[in-house]
Amino acid sequence: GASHKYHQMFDPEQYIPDPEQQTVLTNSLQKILHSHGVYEDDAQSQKRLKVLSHLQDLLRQWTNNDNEMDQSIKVISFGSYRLGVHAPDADMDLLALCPSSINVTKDDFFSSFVDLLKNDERCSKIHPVAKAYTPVVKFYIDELPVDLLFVKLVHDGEGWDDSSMVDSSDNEFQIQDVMLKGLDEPSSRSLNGVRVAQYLLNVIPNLANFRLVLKTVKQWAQVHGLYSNVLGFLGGVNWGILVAWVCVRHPEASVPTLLKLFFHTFARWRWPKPVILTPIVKNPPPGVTPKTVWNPAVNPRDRGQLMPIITPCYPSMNSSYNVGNPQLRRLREEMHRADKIMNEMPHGNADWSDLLKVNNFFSDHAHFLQIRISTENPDDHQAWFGLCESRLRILIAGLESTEYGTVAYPFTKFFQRKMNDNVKTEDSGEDSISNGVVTYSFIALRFAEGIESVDIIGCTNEFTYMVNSWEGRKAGMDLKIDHVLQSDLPSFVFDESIDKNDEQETSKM
Ligand code: 3AT
Ligand code: MN
Ligand code: MN
Repeated sequence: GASHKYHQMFDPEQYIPDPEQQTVLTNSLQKILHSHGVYEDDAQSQKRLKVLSHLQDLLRQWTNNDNEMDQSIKVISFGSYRLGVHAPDADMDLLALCPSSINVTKDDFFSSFVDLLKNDERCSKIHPVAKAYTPVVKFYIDELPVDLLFVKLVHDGEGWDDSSMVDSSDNEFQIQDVMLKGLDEPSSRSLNGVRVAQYLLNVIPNLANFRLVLKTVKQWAQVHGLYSNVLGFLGGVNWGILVAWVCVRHPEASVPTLLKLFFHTFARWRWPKPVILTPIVKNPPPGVTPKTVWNPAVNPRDRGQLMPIITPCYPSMNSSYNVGNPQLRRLREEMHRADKIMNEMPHGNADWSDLLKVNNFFSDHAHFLQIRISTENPDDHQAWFGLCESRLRILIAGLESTEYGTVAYPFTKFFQRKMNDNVKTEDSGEDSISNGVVTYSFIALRFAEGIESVDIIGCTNEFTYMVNSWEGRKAGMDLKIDHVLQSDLPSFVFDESIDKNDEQETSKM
């Protein structure tokens, strides 16, 4: 069709032919990203290094390892911190990689090491999830959020005895295929994050450009309510793979051209055609037990996925299996809009602020579902909010109806308020000295022409019943869903000052 022709006609070399204009645009992009607060300062970077070395100390203490020259557990980072694209409020994703010679097990890690964390005054909110798909201890060191994985190797591979590597963490250290030998599935999954990060760092032709493009895309996605794995949109690793796909194909392209290519390509992508960085390896490395690899021809589970973005290391999997139709529709629409802005950029008819300005999601829609997640005890809020958040995808999917032509437009930003701040929206009987916390989430609804409203009570009641049946629910944990018109939205959703530096906004809780 026409879009296919346009795709063929687009010539990245001709997009911004003047190198000077490329530089000017790249510099102004950097400036506006700084103003969005997506870069951390030196003090914050130092703090992260201190966190790493403290963690290394704790692991040494745990394994009674006093001799700096001995093999010790390595702390290896992955995720956005490893890629160098983390925002100031990003977590640190870390792997504690334990050589076979050290006499501790995964069970010890989740018991005695967790106890050590609990007794450490710099650590707080320790939350071990040993039974997760990828087992993890979530906690804070010096108020910085950490996701810590643990792998005990059976086959060590090389590089452990290099005496130049006695430093705390070591990101030069490469995970090798041989290290997968003898590992159970959760352990090999735990190596995956590091292997993906190390793969990307090895294949990206121009890392500085990759980082700037990815930081821009992540900020664009945040602002437009598209950044979240839990809600069925895309998260850090998904955006990272998409940006890498463009970067490896255009090693010479400037940052503005890469951004144009990014939106151009993925607005038009023929999903569910998968995005694959490197041919999927079906067979394991020599000596490694076969693992389940993403393969829609064989696994029915993989066949229904709408937006496959495949991880590049064995065993490859779809990193975006959570994406549903409403999310895909929103991603596509916003990418088209961004692509149009990018088209205007070379002619000076649009600039970066058009790409990154506060989204008009709320003024664009007439009907919304307002989901109000509240706890009377502020200490309970994170748990209750987390449970509700993890189920919201089910509500989003349930709202869509072909019969009424109802489509849902989910939005990933949450708005957190103290209960007292919202007297207007509270029931009149509210205790005015309550120090409860409320998080608001909004889903816009569009109906087929001629239909002004439809019966969604069945769907919302079912959802409310499901979350209220959670076994961890305590008194004071509540969920309320209302259909509101644009004119009845709380004013804070229109507050332009709300961005990710604002404490009241919790898009990344
Ligand atoms: P943030 O800056 O933290 O938002 P991130 O890329 O660090 O972005 P996460 O902390 O959510 O993202 O995840 C850290 C790593 O964990 C990234 C990836 O290697 C792994 N991971 C997370 N979610 C997935 C997923 N859905 N599929 C595969 N790997 C994942
Ligand atoms: Mn992270
Ligand atoms: Mn994380």
